Amino acid sequence: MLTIHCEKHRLRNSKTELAGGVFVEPFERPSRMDHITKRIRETGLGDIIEPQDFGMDPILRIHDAGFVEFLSTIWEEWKATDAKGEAIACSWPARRMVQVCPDDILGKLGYYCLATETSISEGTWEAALSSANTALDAAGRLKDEGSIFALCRPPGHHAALDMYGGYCFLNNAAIAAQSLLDKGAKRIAILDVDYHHGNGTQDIFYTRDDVLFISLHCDPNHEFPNFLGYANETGEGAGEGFNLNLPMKPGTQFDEWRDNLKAALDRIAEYAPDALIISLGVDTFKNDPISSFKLESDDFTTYGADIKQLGLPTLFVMEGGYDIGEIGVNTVNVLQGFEAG
Ligand code: OKP
Ligand code: ZN
Repeated sequence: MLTIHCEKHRLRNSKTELAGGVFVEPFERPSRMDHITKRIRETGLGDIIEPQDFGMDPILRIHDAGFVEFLSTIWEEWKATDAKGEAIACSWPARRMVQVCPDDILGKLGYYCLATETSISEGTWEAALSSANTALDAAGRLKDEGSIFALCRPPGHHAALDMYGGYCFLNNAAIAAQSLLDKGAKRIAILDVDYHHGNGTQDIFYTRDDVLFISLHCDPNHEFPNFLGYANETGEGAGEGFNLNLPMKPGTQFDEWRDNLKAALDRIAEYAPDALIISLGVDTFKNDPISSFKLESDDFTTYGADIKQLGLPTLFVMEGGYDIGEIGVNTVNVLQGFEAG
């Protein structure tokens, strides 16, 4: 399987994540990618190539123009202040407050941010752009390749129409889905297997029936992103019935997770999409430092083969996974399981 990957991901190298009331080294760090590319080479999965630059148009098909302008300029603006650290939102347009973007820099940060653990640092925009280009390049090659891996970083599935957070800035999977539709596909399914609910992807496609969104994740009543991802969110208007959330309790094991995957695959088969996008987070692994599911490394191979049974053109887009030691094995196991399946 061919991998698309951009070295510019390294420009996202934030020093601060707010966790447990203190700043820690972010879990979402550049070395995650080194472990995955090393494993791709070790196993001979296939070539790794750099993406082309697709400009702003395909990004503006998904994200709000004011949000994109904010992301692309906020670091320069922040640097010009006397702030000592990275740019972190502190206040939000919460319930019964005004939903308008202020001129004040902290006001802008709060307006466009959905979770305060994610700091904006030097190079964040350039890296986010390279991650979107990685997904777009892979999408463009999907027809020829049959299956392909977009090794995206930073991840994207928490990024909504006009919000960043949860380590995500641009929604790579959504941008790729829209590019496939714009090139003639009629229906795209996005299956999100990351441990966390893909709130951004759900938000973007919630009222549409040309993208079926299904997410397997830890119950938001107990886990980030907390405020979206419940089973009763089924879509709205034309999108009614085209959003499926399959939340599972903290500590879920593979047999139960796989039952939910089967339900997801049945729904995708019924939808009969032109292509399938997998939002591939491997933070369902038993040793993941911020997650609670109990998947073993072999389980990733098993479910890769399960996905293959759909017989669809399949674009894998990297999302989360924070156990640095096994992230390469677990990620490549899914891709190899798919190829062998
Ligand atoms: C990104 B992806 C941590 C609370 C916030 C954010 C998790 C983002 C996960 N102290 N956690 O879905 O893997
Ligand atoms: Zn995750």
